[in-house]
Amino acid sequence: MVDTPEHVKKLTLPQLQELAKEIREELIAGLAKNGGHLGPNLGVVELSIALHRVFDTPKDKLVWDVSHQVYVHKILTGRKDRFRTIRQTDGLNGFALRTESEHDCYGAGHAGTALSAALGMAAGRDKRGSNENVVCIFGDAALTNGISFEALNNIGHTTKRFIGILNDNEWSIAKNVGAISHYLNKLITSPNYNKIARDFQGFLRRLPKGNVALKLAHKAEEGVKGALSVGMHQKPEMLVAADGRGGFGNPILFEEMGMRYLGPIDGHNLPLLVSTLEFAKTCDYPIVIHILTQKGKGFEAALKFPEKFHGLGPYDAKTGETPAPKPNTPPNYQDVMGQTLVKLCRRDNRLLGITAAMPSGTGLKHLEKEMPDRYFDVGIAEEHAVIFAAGLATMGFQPVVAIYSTFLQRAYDCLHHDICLQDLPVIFCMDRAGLSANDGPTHHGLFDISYLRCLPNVIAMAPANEDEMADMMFTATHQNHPTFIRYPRGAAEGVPIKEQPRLLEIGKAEVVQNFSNNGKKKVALFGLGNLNSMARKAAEQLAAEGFDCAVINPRFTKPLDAGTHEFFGRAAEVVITLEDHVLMGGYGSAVLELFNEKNVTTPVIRIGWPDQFIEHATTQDELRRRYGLTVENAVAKVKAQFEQPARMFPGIEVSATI
Ligand SMILES: Cc1ncc(C[n+]2csc(CCOP(=O)(O)OP(=O)(O)O)c2C)c(N)n1
Repeated sequence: MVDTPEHVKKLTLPQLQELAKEIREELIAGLAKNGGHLGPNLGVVELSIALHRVFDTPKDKLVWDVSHQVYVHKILTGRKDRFRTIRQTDGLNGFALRTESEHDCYGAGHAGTALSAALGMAAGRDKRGSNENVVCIFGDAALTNGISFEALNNIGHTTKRFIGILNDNEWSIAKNVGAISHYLNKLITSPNYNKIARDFQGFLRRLPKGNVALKLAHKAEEGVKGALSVGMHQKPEMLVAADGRGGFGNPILFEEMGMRYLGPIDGHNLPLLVSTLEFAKTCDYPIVIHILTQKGKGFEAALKFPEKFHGLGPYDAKTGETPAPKPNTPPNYQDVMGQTLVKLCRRDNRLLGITAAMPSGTGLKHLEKEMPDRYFDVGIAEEHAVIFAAGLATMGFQPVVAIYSTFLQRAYDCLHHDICLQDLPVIFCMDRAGLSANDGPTHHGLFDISYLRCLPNVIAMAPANEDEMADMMFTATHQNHPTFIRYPRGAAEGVPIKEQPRLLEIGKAEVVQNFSNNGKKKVALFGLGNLNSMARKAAEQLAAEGFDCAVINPRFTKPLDAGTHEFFGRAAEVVITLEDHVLMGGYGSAVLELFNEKNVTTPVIRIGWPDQFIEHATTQDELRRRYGLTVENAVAKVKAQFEQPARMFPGIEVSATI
């Protein structure tokens, strides 16, 4: 299998097709052990080959939206030998990463950024007078995202050379939603693109004889004809009425935004793709090529279950079967969230669920199934999701926005301006708060405590287990303020969930274990959320080594329980805070601020993530070990604190060298 763009350029058409076959086999076999984004990558095999056949990276720029579909691009740009390390510790990242290869011109992991970034590159090229091609590959679901439209609005009057490739497979992670997906369907079924296709056929005919591309072009013409007949095969009910401006299914949107529209074409037809891209290269106007692909192409199981195979763990490379969960595995937090929400919705008509294109990942699929009239999927549109929730709240509803911590970042101004400033009672269930180990820095949810703590009116909580999460959700439904609940990816603690959730007192911590006042040195361990279990284990070890330990479950990062923190802060000789969050501005910082206000001078050790972006790894435990979020490190730090030289002033640490 070839693995450089130069090699791809030397292959004949049959060899290119053979390469596509080999790459598909490698994707299916290579990801079986550890998993990954199999479906999206199987869909772009031919496209990736064609791109590297026609364009010259790193000079030419390929900008992929989300970039979970760059595996083939990685294989073809010198990373074939490391392909099976993808998403593993010290292995290839699962997304495009500028530091990984000069062929990855733009990193991503969040959706909707590619059109803007690519337009910036095109404008930069025009300004500096160079001539590289900028190609932006974006999915149909990227068009549910506001930023994509902000970019489309600008392309026509910003540059004359811009190649957009709309990779339309009709799927987001779940089935794509909304008016745009209907619109794309109209394009697929429209006879009106013939005119444009004819232009393109003209280009093909003008190609010089003897040109290698001509052979491809000949094939391509057949492909075009195939593509033209797509409309004939649609069901009559798809042939819905005109859009009122140019007749039925006119590809008016892109054209009116100042881009030429070409397509739709078969995205698995290699010669057609190659010729179309060659054509695009000659265009002195922005162009969008609409290609139709199949998510999971070449693997039956992935074709059958596109949502499951969008991204998954290990599977059987022959059958696609995934291993059954180990017996007695606790439920995932996301499922507890979804099931609890269904229960709460049954009792409270004001409650509604909102997801931004993540029904499975957030667990909102449970609500979709049980109470579809209370469920909204708004597409990959986090800003809209938040403001939409704000609007619903003004009408007396209490929306629950189920969203990953990292994706809520996209909607920060909406949190500030629409939710908190107006003090609206919207509930945010923030999943993946903590690490998303295989995905890496684009997906770790390590910043939400900091970015929420500074906003007035916020109530922010972190449950220590799934039962407490249900209590927090129930408690949130009784608040008249914005309420945020952060919880991690994956399996919960395995504690039973009460039938009737309990109302928690706002801003009240739980004392899990008090001091025993046995005359030993006192250590207060404040373990937030999922790190409370780490605090408990550290307390056990410290107790075995002769310390008197108290363990507190803070529950709230805002409002902080001032009384409990102050009481244990004063009573202890050393305080340690543990959080699955960056230290900068996080929970431990809040404790330090409180102690400063109250003149509590007890030294505070803070365990959490450092001020840097954390890489990806095979497991979260590996990263925790690497960065010291472990019981052993907590214990060692406490012991080291007691071994420090005497203090000149209480609370002020004196360097040993003075
Ligand atoms: C801002 C943001 N929200 C949600 C996601 C989660 N997400 C990852 S891929 C994806 C669907 C992408 O669909 P599309 O762009 O059509 O590409 P495909 O996977 O179908 O090739 C979603 C919702 C994300 N990455 N970024």
